[in-house]
Amino acid sequence: MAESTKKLKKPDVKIVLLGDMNVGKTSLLHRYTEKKFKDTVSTVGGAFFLKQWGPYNISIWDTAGREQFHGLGSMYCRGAAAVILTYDMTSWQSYIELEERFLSLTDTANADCIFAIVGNKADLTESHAQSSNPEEVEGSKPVRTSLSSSASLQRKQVNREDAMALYGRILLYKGLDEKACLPAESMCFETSAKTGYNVDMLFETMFDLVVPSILKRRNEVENSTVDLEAPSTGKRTQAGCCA
Ligand SMILES: Nc1nc2c(ncn2[C@@H]2O[C@H](COP(=O)(O)OP(=O)(O)O)[C@@H](O)[C@H]2O)c(=O)[nH]1
Ligand SMILES: [Mg+2]
Repeated sequence: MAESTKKLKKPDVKIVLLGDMNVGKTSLLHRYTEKKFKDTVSTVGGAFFLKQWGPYNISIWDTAGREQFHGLGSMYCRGAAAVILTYDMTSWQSYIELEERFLSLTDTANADCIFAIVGNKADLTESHAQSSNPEEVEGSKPVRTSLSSSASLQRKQVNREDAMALYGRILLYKGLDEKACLPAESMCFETSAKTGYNVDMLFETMFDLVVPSILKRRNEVENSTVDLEAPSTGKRTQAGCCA
């Protein structure tokens, strides 16, 4: 028991998933952590998942279904190093909601918070079914590789350009200089929790991107500890450490 308690680590950094109900936030997290997709997942219980990423502990927060009651308070994003804004690419409304309902919740995130915009349910759209296997088209093999049966394919309502435009508006809202930020092309993802398309890539890109934020914070903590503690470690001389 004592041994396992020792292993419980405090998360170094927090990433939150935001977006309307049913866009697939829980499914994306489930796909990443369990490598599975279930048609019915409910977001009850565990509000966050802990991921060990190299030497770092990253917590990924899911909304526990409260988004339906407009009940996600400012606490939810507090101290977040990254926010994953998720919409369903077959629902224009879910895209609109990101800006109208969810963006303001990120006011409590870190000042250097990283934003990603994710269009989920790619498997449901026609354009994805046509473009997902370009090599097979050339090689005259069957074009469609059962990502989805053609009968259930839907029109894509939100394009990647819309997501990139939203990314630009978020930077404006945050008062950030576009040139100093990560470019929209690398922060807008299209995913499918159902097939796994781009899911690992999304989460792992985010993990890599928050590492500098972890290091920065550790550095700040270390510096403030040095101020508080007696200078007994002897690693540095008391004065002139910057010389
Ligand atoms: N076809 C398809 N359905 C999905 C995908 N992701 C989620 N779903 C379905 O959409 C519904 C809502 O998913 P859920 O993860 O609960 O959404 P949340 O409310 O944002 O957490 C469920 O029925 C899922 O099975 C996806 O990538 N493709
Ligand atoms: Mg959910």
